[in-house]
Amino acid sequence: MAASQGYPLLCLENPLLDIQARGDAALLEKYGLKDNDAILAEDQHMGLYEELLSRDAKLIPGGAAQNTARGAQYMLPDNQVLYIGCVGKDKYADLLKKTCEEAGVHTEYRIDDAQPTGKCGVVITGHNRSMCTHLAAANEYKIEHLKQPQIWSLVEKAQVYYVGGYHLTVCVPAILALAEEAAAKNKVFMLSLSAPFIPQFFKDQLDSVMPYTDYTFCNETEARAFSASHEWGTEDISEITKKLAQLPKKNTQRPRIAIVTQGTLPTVVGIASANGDVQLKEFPIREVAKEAIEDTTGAGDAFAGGFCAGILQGKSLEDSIDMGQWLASKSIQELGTSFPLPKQTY
Ligand code: 26A
Repeated sequence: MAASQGYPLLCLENPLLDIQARGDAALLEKYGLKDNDAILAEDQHMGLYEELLSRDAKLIPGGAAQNTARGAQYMLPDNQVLYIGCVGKDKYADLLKKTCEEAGVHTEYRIDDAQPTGKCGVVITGHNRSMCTHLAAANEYKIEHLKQPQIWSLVEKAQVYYVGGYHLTVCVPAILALAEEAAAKNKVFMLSLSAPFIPQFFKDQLDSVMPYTDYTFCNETEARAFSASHEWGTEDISEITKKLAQLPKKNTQRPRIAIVTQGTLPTVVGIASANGDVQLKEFPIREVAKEAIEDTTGAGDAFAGGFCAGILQGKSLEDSIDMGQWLASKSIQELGTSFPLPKQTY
């Protein structure tokens, strides 16, 4: 076991089980869901999970950053990735742990006695997916868990931190503890914006973490939601990418790099320099034939995983982006955020 040396990449977020089935406009309407979105479940959504199960739903290990952790490990030598989050005491938790173990990802879950493992209802209509998450145990992550000596020593041994923005609804103190550790020791801190509702409804939490981010990931709708909630008055992706890169930064030894994916359109990257200028670059995606696409859920998580693997191995920004594009192209040819087995090499 590599525990004594620790794990160079540490990912933190919400471990979830995805309950995924095909739906239609009527099902979306019944639960007030948009065809392509990610939201937190409210009382009126609680029937969705049973309804999906009655439609022959697939149970797929998910949770955005847990997908990223498995993705990064897929492209790395053994024992490089640690994932932290909170689960319940149930068979779904066992399934999540087993999936991580099979992927070579080490887990340090906080186990909540009262709440069940969180779940994400995924309604597939065509190439769209609507996600509705009941966090349950995932909402019970506590900073005290992270600060336990045996866990904190793993935190100190990590070199790169990747936090899913969805965790901003759960435990900001834990995110900030990782962020401070990274900034104090000039290690790398990465954050994904995760969904439009994060910049929209968790703006203050997000703004408290943004100054620590060395790499900020989002897609085009999240970028526009960030722009709107910060009253930037623009929907232009290049301009928003530039402004994201220019936001104030805690660790001035590293420039901020903002990475905006846009589905099949090129990925836009903004690289800030010390004098405030931003260099913008575009990177084409790796195209997958329409017939070969199985499920695009988690394409962004896979992209981030491949990218993290590149950065961890000291690859250039360009190469790391291409590793992300490669892993995303593999993931969308599988169900859920999964990767081809036997392993394919980049
Ligand atoms: C707090 N919320 C809403 C969430 C999520 C989430 N992961 C963490 N927190 N809502 C959806 N997901 C995950 O996103 C993946 C696809 O990108 C789903 O579990 C799915 O695996």
